[in-house]
Amino acid sequence: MGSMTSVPIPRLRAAVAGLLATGAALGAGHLAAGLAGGPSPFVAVGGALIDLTPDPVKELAISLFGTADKLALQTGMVLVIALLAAVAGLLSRRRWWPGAIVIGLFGLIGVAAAMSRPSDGVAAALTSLVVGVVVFWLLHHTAEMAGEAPAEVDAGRRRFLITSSLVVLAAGAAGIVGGFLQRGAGVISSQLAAAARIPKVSVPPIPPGADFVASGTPTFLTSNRDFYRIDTALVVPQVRAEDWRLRLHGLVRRALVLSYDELLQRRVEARTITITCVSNEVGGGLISTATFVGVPVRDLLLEAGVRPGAQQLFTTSVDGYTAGTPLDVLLEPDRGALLAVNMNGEPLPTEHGFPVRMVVPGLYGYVSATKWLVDAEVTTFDRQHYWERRGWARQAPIKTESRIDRPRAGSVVPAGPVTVAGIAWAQHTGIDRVEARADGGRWQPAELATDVSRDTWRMWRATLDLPPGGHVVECRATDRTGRTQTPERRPVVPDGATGWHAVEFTCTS
Ligand SMILES: Nc1nc2c(c(=O)[nH]1)N[C@H]1C(S)=C(S)[C@@H](COP(=O)(O)O)O[C@H]1N2
Ligand SMILES: [Mo]
Repeated sequence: MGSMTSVPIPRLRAAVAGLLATGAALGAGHLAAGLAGGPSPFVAVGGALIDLTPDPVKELAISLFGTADKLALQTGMVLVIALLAAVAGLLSRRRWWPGAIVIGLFGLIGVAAAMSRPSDGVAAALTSLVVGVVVFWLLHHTAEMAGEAPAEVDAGRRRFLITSSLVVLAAGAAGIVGGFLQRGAGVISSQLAAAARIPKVSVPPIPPGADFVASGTPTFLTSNRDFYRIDTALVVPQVRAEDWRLRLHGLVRRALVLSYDELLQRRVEARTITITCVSNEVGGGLISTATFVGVPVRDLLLEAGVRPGAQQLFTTSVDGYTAGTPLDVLLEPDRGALLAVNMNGEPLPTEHGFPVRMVVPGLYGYVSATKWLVDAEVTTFDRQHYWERRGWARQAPIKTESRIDRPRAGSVVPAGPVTVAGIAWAQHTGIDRVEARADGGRWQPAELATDVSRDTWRMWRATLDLPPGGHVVECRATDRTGRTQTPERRPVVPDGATGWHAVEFTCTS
């Protein structure tokens, strides 16, 4: 095997060799992924980690870091990898192979993670492994001390400095080029082209008075920038509309394979829909409204011909995420579920599923709103979807809920008439009534904003007369089936939180 040196490599140089070899491996993996497609090994490992993380830990991460949870994961991964890389280098102060074995094992983890992902990143992971081991050998070789004479020490140091600088440059360049190739200028131009290809349909206008922005509610339509985002994707999948295909198959008479243009040859309609995440805590912000344009899911199901015995449409994203939506819901004549291509007048933003996603009024996103949709299988309930396998409910209609947006918790407002305002939602049923009360007193009916549709949220406001001091206001909604929101506090798992939102604030005289 390797040469035995009498003088061990200085610690710093050994650690740097480990770090740089690992950096080169990541850079090469990134470049290979950019050239060959598929996730880079780093992203594959991150994705596998997300899928393997037990639910309570995921929830903890989300509650600690919020939507920065993925950044936190990436930072954590970088720190752990850097630490292990330095250790690999330090293990190799005399011989090159102990560190090379550690780096090789890293590489194998990358290969295993890549194999576990739906899109093929194995070539990139193997490239990463080979480059890591070879660069480590090279750096180790240059780091070895030829002898202890001052001139030899100096020459050795210079040699190592030059080689490591070259490795840094090459790895950095590979990483940047790889990142550029992956982010694909291709997708941006594909979105621009899609804007022209999506048929123009008349968009239902939002009537005046649909929100109470001046009283503190959100705007009726949420801009694409402000629209909440929830998914398991470590990096946003980049799919060009030109490369996209949807397979609709399973328990159907005639399986369909549709390109983007073929999808858009079907009947297209616009619908304004409020979508909500099952992980939305009482009072939370994981709810937004947009006008989506797309092809009715029902039309496609009728075209394919659903066979008897079928129970759900099992949808899969390009990154392997899955959802299961009951067919009886999707086949309702007036449900209005869409394979959406356009959101608020623009092709779907990449974070919201470009080129095609599903949206189903009345069902939480995790069972219905698959982004970067590529596969739809008509099947039975035997197949468990992503969150169902992790203990969440198989079916998840959105619960009737309401939220107070103003006054804000902890705020101080003048005593006297205080306007309390917020939102209420009962998608696909509609809101009939909202009430507010202060300090456990009598419920007072709230004024409702103009009704837009039963598939969207409804803004409300009420004026309560409050004396100076601390107060708690609560709200509750009643939907059009006559059901009033339950006060019972339940957590988001397994099928959505319940309870009345309560906000504490102070009135000054
Ligand atoms: N591919 C994919 N689609 C997905 C998810 C995901 O993790 N991956 N999350 C779902 C969940 S839990 C919700 S609430 C909605 C959120 O959609 P948005 O990010 O556009 O608001 O997307 C759904 N679609
Ligand atoms: Mo969600």
